[in-house]
Amino acid sequence: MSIKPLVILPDPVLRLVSKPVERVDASLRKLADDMLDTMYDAPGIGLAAIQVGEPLRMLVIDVAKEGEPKAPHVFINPEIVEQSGEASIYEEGCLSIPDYYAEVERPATVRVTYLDREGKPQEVAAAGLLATCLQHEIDHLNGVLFIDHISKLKRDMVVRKFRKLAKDRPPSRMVG
Ligand code: GNR
Ligand code: NI
Repeated sequence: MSIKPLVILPDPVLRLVSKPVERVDASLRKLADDMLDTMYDAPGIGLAAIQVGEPLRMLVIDVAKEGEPKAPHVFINPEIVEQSGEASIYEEGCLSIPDYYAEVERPATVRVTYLDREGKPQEVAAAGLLATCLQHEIDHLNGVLFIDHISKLKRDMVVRKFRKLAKDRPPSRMVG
């Protein structure tokens, strides 16, 4: 079990487009387990590999409610193959943008294909919070953040605030 440091806005790593996973092996499963540990510790309901600095197309989700048994899920190379015309609005947050929340409108339901932690192809039809969370995480794989779905005015305010915070904070990852 290991908890990894989270990549925080405005780290440019969050804007990378993650690469498809080529082999589902023991080291990838170890990364998935570390991501789940990191997500539960935060706590959060989802986490993309890029949020722990790994530009790979893998994400973990657990949308079980408090008091329900844990329901960890690993999605490798996920793809949205169908989405509803109907939209729904959720208040979203992001572990890479701590303590900021905003309403985001997204398709209400999605169908997603992916590989599970054994490398076996799977498909899920998601609605509600799972649909929102899957779309939020798949956005991360493409370098997209939930603040990209809000007004430019609000986004600029958030980015400016986090730029200032980053200046007062020692970098968790040394560059160069
Ligand atoms: O923990 C999280 N909660 C959340 C709430 C509403 C919509 C999306 C999310 S995902 C977020 C964790 C995170 O940053 N995943 O990338
Ligand atoms: Ni996020």
